[in-house]
Amino acid sequence: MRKLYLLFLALPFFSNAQTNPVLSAGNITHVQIEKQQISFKTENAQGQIVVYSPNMLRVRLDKKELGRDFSYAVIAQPQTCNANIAQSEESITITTDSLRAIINKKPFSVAFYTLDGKVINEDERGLQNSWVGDEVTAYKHMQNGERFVGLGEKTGNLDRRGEGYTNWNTDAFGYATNRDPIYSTIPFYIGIHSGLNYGIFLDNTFQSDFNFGASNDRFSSFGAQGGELNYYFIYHKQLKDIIGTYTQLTGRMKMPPLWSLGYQQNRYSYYPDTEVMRIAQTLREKKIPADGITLDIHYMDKYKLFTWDKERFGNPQDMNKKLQDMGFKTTVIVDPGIKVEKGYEAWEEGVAKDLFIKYPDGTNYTGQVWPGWCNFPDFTNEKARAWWREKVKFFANTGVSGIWNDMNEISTWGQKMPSNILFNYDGALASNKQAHNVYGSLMARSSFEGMVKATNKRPFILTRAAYAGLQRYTAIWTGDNRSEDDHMLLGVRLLTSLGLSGVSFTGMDIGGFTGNPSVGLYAKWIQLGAFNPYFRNHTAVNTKSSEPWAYGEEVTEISRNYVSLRYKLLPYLYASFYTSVSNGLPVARSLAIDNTFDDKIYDTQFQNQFLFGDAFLVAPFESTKGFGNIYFPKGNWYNLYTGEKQAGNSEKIVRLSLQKMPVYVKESSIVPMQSLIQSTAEKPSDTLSIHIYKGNLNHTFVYYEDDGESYDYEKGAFYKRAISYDATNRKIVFGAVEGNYASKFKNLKLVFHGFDAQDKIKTAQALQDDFASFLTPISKFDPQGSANAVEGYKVKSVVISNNAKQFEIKY
Ligand code: NBV
Repeated sequence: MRKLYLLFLALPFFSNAQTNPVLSAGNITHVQIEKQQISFKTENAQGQIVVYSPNMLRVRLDKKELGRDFSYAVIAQPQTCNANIAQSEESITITTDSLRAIINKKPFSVAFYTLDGKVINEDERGLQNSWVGDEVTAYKHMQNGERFVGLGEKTGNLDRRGEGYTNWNTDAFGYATNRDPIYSTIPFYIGIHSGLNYGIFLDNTFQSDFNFGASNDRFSSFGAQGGELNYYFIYHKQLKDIIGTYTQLTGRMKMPPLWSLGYQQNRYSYYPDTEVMRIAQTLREKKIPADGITLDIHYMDKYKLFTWDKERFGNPQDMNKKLQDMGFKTTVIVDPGIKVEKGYEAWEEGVAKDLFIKYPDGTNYTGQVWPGWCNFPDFTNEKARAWWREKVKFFANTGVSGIWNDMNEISTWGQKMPSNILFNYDGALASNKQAHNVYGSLMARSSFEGMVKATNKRPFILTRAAYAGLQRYTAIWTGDNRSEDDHMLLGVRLLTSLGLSGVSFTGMDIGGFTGNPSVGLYAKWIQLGAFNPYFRNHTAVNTKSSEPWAYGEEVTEISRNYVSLRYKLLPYLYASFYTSVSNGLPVARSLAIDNTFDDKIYDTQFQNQFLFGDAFLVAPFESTKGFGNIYFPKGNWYNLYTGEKQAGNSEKIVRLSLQKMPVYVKESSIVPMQSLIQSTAEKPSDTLSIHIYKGNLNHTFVYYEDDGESYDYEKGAFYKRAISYDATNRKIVFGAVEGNYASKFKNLKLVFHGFDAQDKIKTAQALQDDFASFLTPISKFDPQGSANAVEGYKVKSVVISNNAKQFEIKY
């Protein structure tokens, strides 16, 4: 009866008397099959499905003819692979070596299956794909227990189920921890259910919206305010391979300059030059290792780009040279707004060369930012990018090594840039609606390309706004956070979510941008910062000083300990970045990467735990807490500080202290470390310590070194060696060295953790001599560097010469 009543109510919606504002694709009317692709027409749309690889299919759909096939994010072409495409009256089936897609014809809908017939992802029957005006949306059936992770820099929980998100790059000053959107757009997420996981990348730069079951119990959806429905579906058995394929599609990072992995001291703003030097000197005096000083907007003459304030910075070359001699690199901020001012070179060039974004009547768009009224280079135009590439030479010539791209959402006072502003969009005129989300990435790209050209070295590039694929050119930080506990923890989730979305080089303002942290919070944050891929301390204008010594003696010492630990860990960190370069896996890793189907890791009380590289489990907590509950995923773990063993698949309440942050090492880990240095310009001692943690897992760590500054590694100038922990055969194998770069370490000191007296370590005959000094008990691992051995904790070490030959150690 109730059903009849509902049907009666629904009837007017389907009568011809009213037009339905929702347009669906309708039935497939025409199909053309080629080798790895099908093209089709439906009653209301046109589409294409392309097999990109056995694990990735691309789906395109538009109301009109498919347009120009152009992307700022995608760099890969379809690979030739097996694709069996068969058609019946009702459907088309595509089978690759790893998945099957069934395209139903009546009406058009897509479903993806494993080869043994399990549903991975399917359009929601009845809703499928549709338009409301120009807004296009794909509705996917919500699978039982489905979770969602990724989507780039998004606030909220690790598992995004029940939430909805918008992508529209926004200057979100002092954002609340649930604010959306914030600065950047990466329309890529990973769905997880029934032991399966898949990725979806919607490559559409218009405002996009994702719904992971927000306000509905039926579907997840993704769509955009304009343009094509253009998405890539990726299926792998393991989540890490989904990130691998996504980063093959949108590109991977290049090796960052080594110095950019050191500690970076920022504030808004350090000036004049004497103050910059004071900060640098104090870092050295207080023995807080550091590699970077960043100059914020006050270095410029009245905020005009490509200028220095002559009063504050009389001789920038000289200052940068002095900094360089002390082992510091200088990074400067740049904003896209070029001041409208007669006689100002950058503006006059921009006008003469016609480089600025425009109103439809051909006049330059003028918006207000720091310098006053500004015009904005059109970074979607190769002509403007080429100009910018030349302009950044100005910085390179004064000895600047890093470019920090800020305000590139574009942010203007009023935050309401009109939709009718026009951009070149590389030859296909686009409105602000289409170009807005990609502008930041293209500015960072121009800075990157310009600095590489000017210096022939790896530059450090940082951006606030960006679009998918940014990892090819730039690092990103999470903008204007607040000096609050929940912001510190949100920061972790922003970083790990970016990591799930292909971006490895990420950081947050340590200490918080707005407001002043408590002493406790500052201490916790700088400890956490030591485990951020990009380690930057920053604070707003008119806040308390934020250098480590501004928080008293104890915090200075805590900071020194953790920054020093970071520097000792640089060989490990550098190799972890090499992993991002070679397979796209992030440095700050969500536990969802290795423990995808472990429900516990999504529990909100554990969602801020992450892995730093593949070895360290970091568990940050609010500074106000005296105890913390930690979840140890499967496997065995070692307390970093005491060596105490902890079995996985378990929770443990630990006492928290101001001095230490809970960090654990995964069994079978290989962790290379160097002696303490005060900056990467200083040479460490010639002995590389390789810490080996006894375990039951088979694991390979790829040790990697190169000159840390040039791109010669792309031509073979690197030193690389796989070090494998082979638990099955009870041995550790040092593979042969690859590449033609000499390691800076003459000796290897092998440090064995968790091995006991019964583990008689045996080596190949050739190494017997080297091992003569074996079985020397040494200290526990202590970030404070104390050499006190702790009784009962057995760590043994041995020093051998670092030669290129393969060797193995049996235990
Ligand atoms: O250039 C000043 C700030 C900068 O310090 C901050 O890191 C950026 O996110 N910038 C924003 C401009 C606006 C600050 C209110």
